[in-house]
Amino acid sequence: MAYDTLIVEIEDYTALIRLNRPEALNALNARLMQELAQAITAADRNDKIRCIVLTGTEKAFAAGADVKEMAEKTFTDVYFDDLFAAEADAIARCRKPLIAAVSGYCLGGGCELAMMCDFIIAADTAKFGQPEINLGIVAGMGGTQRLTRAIGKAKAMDMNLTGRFMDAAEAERAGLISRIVPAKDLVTETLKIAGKIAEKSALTAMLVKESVNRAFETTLSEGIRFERRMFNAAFASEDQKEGMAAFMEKRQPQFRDR
Ligand code: CO8
Repeated sequence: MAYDTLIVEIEDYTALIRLNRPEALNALNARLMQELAQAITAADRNDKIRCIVLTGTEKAFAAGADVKEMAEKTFTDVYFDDLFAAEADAIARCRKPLIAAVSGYCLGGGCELAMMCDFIIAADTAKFGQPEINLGIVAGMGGTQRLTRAIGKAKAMDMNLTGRFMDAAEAERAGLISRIVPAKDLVTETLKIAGKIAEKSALTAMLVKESVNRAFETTLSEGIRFERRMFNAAFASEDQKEGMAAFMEKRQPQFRDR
């Protein structure tokens, strides 16, 4: 499927989705958000895909929601449209592992989009920020919520109240990202990580994702109970039999996502 604002490539169980509005530093406009929700949903439903990578361009993952498109909107416009809510929900509902590969600016809605992914690999050039306050607005897709859970109240307040940018090293120390790689290797290295995930059973990876995400939604005791149910459920899969047989036979497992 061809998109106006995205480039999608599928290879070896991995879908690579590139945001493609370089002239606007990949600012998230309505078209891009609709296409992105569509592309991620399609990849999620495609049996041949086990991992999805979302990236931008060298200069920007995304510099935020499109200010030019938002500037004239009124409260009633954004309230009745529920701006980007359906698209953000669709992206966050993705059940397969979704990795953000971030180079350059990752600001406002761009940072929120990266945080909707399961983890973030950052180039050494990455800059994260929630500068909405400079525009007289509050973050609207998780910048005060997911960021606070990811890096804690002190840094989330600092980021949202000052609008300052955080470099990759600070983002790694704070726990916002999982790894830093040289900018020139960002996509290759992230695809290697996606390839590692794609060697596993998609079924088991989905159970893992659901279990880790549960940690954000519930109490520890309920989370532990949920994890135990997922652990027990894994024993109903053919892939559990295959994974354990392969270990005992000292060979690589051949998972069939069943
Ligand atoms: N929206 C629209 N256009 C943008 C955006 C943006 N967010 N960011 C950059 N651009 C455009 C610029 O206007 C410029 O276009 P043009 O050449 O036509 O003027 C082009 O991209 C290149 O940008 P710059 O010339 O500014 O490049 P610099 O390298 O000088 O600066 C910066 C880069 C620092 C990233 C700068 O562009 C900037 O500050 N951008 C805006 C960052 C920002 O404020 N982001 C937050 C936006 S608000 C938001 O994301 C709210 C999310 C909530 C949405 C969900 C609702 C529920």
